Amino acid sequence: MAHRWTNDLTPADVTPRGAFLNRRQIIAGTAGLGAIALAGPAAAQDPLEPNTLEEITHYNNFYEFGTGKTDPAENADAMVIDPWSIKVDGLVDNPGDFSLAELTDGLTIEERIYRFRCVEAWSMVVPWQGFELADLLAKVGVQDGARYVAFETVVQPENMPGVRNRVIDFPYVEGLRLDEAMHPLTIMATGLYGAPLPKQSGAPLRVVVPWKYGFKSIKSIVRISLVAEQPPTTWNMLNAREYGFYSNVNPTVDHPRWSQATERRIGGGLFSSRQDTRMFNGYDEVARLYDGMDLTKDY
Ligand SMILES: Nc1nc2c(c(=O)[nH]1)N[C@H]1C(S)=C(S)[C@@H](COP(=O)(O)O)O[C@H]1N2
Ligand SMILES: [Mo]
Repeated sequence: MAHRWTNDLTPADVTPRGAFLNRRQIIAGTAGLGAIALAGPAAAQDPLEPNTLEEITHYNNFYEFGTGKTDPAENADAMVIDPWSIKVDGLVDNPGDFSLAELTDGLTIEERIYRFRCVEAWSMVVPWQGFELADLLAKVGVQDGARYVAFETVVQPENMPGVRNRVIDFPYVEGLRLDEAMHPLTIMATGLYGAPLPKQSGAPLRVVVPWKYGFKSIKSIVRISLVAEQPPTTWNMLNAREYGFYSNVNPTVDHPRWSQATERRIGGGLFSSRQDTRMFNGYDEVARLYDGMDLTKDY
């Protein structure tokens, strides 16, 4: 598949994986570099430096393991991810239950360094590995009449304290319009910092849609359905006024309880300042998907 999309975050922006534990020390030891990054014109708004593996895997939302930010890191180890089976059903030519290896066979895994913006107004930069969802959809064969893709997360009550405590309704479900799902920015992530996805990050397979609020990026997927009607989605069902189906990052549409104009970049030290939130999280190339739509209404 031709990749029309080019990354504005390069591999050179990635903190070497082995260096994450000593990040602050390293930054202190390379004050010149830090100063250059801060002095650059774009840096004040977005330094584009990926968060450390430690940050990415110890500040999480994964309610199946509890609602606290450190609950997933503490509890997700119990999730069984091998064997893993993914059901593909609905309006597809090749429905079935596939192992992860079968599903991903022949697909090109590449690195994508993406900004990630949670609806709670914090953000990170994450170096994912994954494949384009469009390539998977081509492989399973999308039939006429399919207009949305619905996703479902695994439910393992015995291994998931948040499921046992019914902190919200499970399974966690999400969905995308077919053209959003087919956009080359939309990936199925299988890895992080060059290693398989940690469990708290949504192992072994999760969606990453970088221009939408983080809750659209559903984790630990066991079902992918091609459907005709807009599917129900977890946060929209919980509170439709606060969480729309589209949930595109939009600094001009505030959450009813807080502003979305700015965000706090996770990570300490030199880069901890608040920064302006960008329309579509800075991924302007998706704007054409919403031509003619009122994004204050279809939020
Ligand atoms: N199954 C499932 N997927 C989920 C969530 C969840 O609670 N359960 N939380 C969402 C939210 S709100 C965010 S911000 C991201 C967080 O991803 P991260 O923990 O890898 O940063 O996962 C999303 N995917
Ligand atoms: Mo989120």
